[in-house]
Amino acid sequence: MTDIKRTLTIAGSDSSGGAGIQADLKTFAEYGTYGLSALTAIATMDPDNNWSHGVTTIDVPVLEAQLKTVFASDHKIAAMKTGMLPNVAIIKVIAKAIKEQQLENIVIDPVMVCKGEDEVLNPENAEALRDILTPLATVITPNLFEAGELSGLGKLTTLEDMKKAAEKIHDLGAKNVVIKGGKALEGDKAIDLFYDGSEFTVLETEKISPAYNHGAGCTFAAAITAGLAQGLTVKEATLKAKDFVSEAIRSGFKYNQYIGSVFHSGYRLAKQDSI
Ligand code: PXL
Repeated sequence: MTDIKRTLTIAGSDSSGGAGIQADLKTFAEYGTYGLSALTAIATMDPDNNWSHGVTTIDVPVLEAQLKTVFASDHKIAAMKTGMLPNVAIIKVIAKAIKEQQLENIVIDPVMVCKGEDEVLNPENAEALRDILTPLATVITPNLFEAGELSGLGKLTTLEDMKKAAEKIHDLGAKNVVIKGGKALEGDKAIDLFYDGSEFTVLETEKISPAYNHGAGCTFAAAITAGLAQGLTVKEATLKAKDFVSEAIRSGFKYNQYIGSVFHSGYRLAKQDSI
């Protein structure tokens, strides 16, 4: 093995293992890439308080020190993604690193809210994600809520709304837009939308029930990242990532009374079983 592709996640930790860097690193490994990480925050969930989320922010110098370690890798980072970014200072550090290191294959997952929590993590972050990171994105992967915020269109309820939002987000400078509608639209299909600035591709699967899908968004974006690292086009990487995340949801499991998680090895195990 001489050409091991290095993939990087700059994201938060989810101790419950489904989302955040845990999702990213597991997904990177499933794709056969070598995952590196820089932690931005530690998310915790409290079983004594209805699984409410707490976020502890990593100090900027500690993030910078992690990035210094990462970039001391003597091979180029083949692709990277961002996840939970708890404040504007952190967003600025990441934008600077992307430019200085001349990184390519940048997947921005504009995490604004965690499942079950209905407050935007930090409203001024939404603006910084839009103004500072979106223009640097090879691909941006908002969910329905985040696409509504980034585009300024508010609540999106139809495929047509998703298309309008994708165009607006593309206009902000992202080269490609993947809106993770997932199960959030009404109807029996889980619908995501890919837009490259000229053509829409609708990605559709049956909704899976019961959907144990904590971590699905992070896993989808991480799978796109790993696909790009392996040389797939953005569209190819997105289509493969949809299959990957669908299997992860299909093999998802109940974690506890509050959440059910995707299982990041589902795609590989399903393929093995079918041999
Ligand atoms: O799914 C969004 C998300 C991203 N990153 C971290 C999280 C969550 C949701 O729980 O904990 C670290």
